[in-house]
Amino acid sequence: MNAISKDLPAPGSAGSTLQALNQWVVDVAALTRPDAIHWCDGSDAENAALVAKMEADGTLVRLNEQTHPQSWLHRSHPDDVARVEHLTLVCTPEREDAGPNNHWMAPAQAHAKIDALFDGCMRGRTMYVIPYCMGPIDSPLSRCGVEVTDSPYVVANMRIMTRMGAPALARIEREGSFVKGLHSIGELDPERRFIMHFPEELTIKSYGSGYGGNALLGKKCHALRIASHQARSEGWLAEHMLILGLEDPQGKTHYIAAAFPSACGKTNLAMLIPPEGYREAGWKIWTIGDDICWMRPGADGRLYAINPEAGFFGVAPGTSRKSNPNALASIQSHTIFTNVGVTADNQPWWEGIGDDRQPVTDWRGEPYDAAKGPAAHPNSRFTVSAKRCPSYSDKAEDAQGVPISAIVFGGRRASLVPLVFEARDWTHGVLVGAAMGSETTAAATGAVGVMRRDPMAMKPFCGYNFADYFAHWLSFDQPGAQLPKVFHVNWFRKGDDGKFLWPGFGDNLRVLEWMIRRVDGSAEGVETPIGVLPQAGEIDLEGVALAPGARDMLLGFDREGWRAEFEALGAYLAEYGPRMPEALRAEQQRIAEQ
Ligand code: SAT
Ligand code: MN
Repeated sequence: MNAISKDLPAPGSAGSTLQALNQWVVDVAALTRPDAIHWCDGSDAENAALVAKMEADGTLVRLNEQTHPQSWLHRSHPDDVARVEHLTLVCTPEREDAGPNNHWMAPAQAHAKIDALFDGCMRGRTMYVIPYCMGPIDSPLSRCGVEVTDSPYVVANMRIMTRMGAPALARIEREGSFVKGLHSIGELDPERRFIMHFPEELTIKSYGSGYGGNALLGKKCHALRIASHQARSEGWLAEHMLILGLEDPQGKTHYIAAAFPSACGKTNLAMLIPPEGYREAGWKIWTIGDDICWMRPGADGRLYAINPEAGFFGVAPGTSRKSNPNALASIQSHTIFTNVGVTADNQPWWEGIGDDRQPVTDWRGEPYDAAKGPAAHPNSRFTVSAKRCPSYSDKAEDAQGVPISAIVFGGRRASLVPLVFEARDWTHGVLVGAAMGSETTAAATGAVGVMRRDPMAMKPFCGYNFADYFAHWLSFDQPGAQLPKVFHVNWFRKGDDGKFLWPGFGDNLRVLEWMIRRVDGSAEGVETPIGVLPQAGEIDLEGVALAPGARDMLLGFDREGWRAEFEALGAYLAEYGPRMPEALRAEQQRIAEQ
């Protein structure tokens, strides 16, 4: 065990957090048997050495240094390209606590099963110990973790996605608690793969995948599944939401948090460029985060939010100068691309990149042949520091977080659901979130385009029983609370010809503007059983090219269609039995009877 002691930081005094951390690392090493252990300090020199090693063994391929300085391509194993929900488990002592929304295994059985996979798995490899902080290093809302992994690709990505290294270790030492994450790529065999969560032990064990959501444990595993569990007992919320600041021409900024399922445009909305007319008038969007939001009530009763991440792990296909100029500007340098195609002059390429360059090699590294499928995998990604984004807000680093004026829920719904509506009050808003449905995307393995319930976009990420989760949401409605208004949007409504009715992207600002006018009390809206819809003329559609009839479909309310929707929602809530909060069932019934 020489290699272990060689790299250990000061062992810490008996009973200290550092000592507990060291002991855990020693125990993990005894199980996994690495050749060496490396404690990550997060420095540039460390990163350069890791990158050099990965270039040498082919894990990373350097891209065109002129057009994309300090950028690399990683090609994953072709069977390891997305989250694996059927292999993702929440292991609470009681099955009911994980809820029907999670796959479950008893903790003892789960540990035994996955530890058998970890046994000796790091022989011949280096084990990296990554202390990280989710959120600004000095924020009371932030939380720390330590990921142990045998993947240098994970280290390089965690360095971008989290505040990683020495400052995080110092905070862990002060704070006394941290989430333990053990990860190995194992054999990258889908038959030997599990992503397990032990919320009560603040522990994650992930084996057999190197893909983002399965392997960058600070992200979905910690910042959503474990954090949602912690948040419930500590009185805050860990949500699958972007956070943006919408600055009006008077210079006032409202902060909006919005939940959409994976690969439904969170990154695009978070980095939106206002459409013509709005831009000139002085409207601006500031990006705080594109995927995860932690929020808690402040002293004034408002909800304050931070983005626990430090980078973006965005979907590449469809990202263009037209769809998301801020994202494109962000990824011109210092970016890791995963599973994209490349051009003859070694630039990254994906479908919908929006220029005339052509790919010569596909994401598997084979000569590109359109007949064999896309050049970039549909779930190919870029990893880049948030600081590279031109619209990144100063407030993203604010330890206190930003006050949230509006919460938005949205899914991919081809029919029925209008462009926007507002919930009547908080309880109704929670029901609107609970009722969310969306068509599945390539972000998880399995069929794409199938409608499924995805409450608050948390179906794959809530670390406990959804019935308890909704009760937790309802509990924020306290005397003195100044809760955000809650809205629902649908950018994905289709006409009878199967084409999208709404142009989306920059034009979504028109909808956000209506929301903040509702918050400020300057838009009236019209009451319907599903909530408040915009009155004719309240959303500025000047210059938006809409198909004939689109306006009515986008802003209308179809009573019969909603009746069926509410009946189905009632059946869904009933699946959770008596644990489902009565207030939510009563709200569903009240609306269903209207
Ligand atoms: O792979 S991630 O889970 O991080 C991205 C996503 O699916 O939202
Ligand atoms: Mn996500």
